[in-house]
Amino acid sequence: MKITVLGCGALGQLWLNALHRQGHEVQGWLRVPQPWCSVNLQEVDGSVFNELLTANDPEFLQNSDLLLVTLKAWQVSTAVKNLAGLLPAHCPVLLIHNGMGTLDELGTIQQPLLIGMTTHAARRDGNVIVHVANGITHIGPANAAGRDYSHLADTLQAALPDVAWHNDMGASSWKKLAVNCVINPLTAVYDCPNGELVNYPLEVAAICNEVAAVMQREGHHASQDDLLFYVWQVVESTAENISSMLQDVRALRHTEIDYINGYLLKRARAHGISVPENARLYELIKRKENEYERVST
Ligand code: KPL
Repeated sequence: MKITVLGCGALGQLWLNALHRQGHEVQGWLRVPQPWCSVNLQEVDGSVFNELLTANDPEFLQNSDLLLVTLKAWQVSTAVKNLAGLLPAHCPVLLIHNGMGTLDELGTIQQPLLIGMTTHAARRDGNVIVHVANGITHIGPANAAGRDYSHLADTLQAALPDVAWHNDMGASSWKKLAVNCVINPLTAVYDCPNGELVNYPLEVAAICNEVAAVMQREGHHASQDDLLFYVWQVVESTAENISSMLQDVRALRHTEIDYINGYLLKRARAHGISVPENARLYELIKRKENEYERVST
């Protein structure tokens, strides 16, 4: 397949490497156009992959069989809208990012649209992307045309396992949102790896309770206990991880808070539900972000 990967950060480089090694023709697409993108990756087993791959070739884009979008949530809609006009109408667009709300921003596009979420962990260490832990990527349709692309799960599974197809991503997206509503802001506030959240059980429980209430109003089956069980499992399995939000805060980068707790606040407001713990954490992260973004402008 011919695959364009939009966004060449940690997750983008992980997929570029995996798809290239599987024999697919790949290119990266960067915001600041350049003919090459450098993939510099240390795999989970310690092996190192270092290569220059094609980037920002419009002809390649026009012939792509898949646009894989690995940008941060806040970059997605503008970037995809900019490229959609150049993509063939039949080329599926797969968005993999934390949080929710990008589909509302994107509106309708003619291409088949899919969403995904992943538990692969990767972080930047200087110029090197370190693939810290293997995980699972769940994908599924986000518009009617996207329903015909279940075979993509097999292609992606062969490159970077595990990949699972879901005909309905609704409930899984919300469960992942719950995980991110808990782990991301709390680790950023307490400046700690995920595993240390065992020291903050009351905050974890309060967030899960609020997310469960909103989920129920959105039509999904959810209880505080189910979410708590799931969130603690992820805390344990990613205990050594530095969450993506803490990585962003440490690097003074814009975070995905608007698409995580911010999205929850929007949906809570729409249903007239109060979510004070999520609101408190949202404000704390926005304050941090504003402090360093004010200094850098
Ligand atoms: O998705 C993650 C993130 O860091 O953004 C979790 C699951 C919290 C793992 O760190």
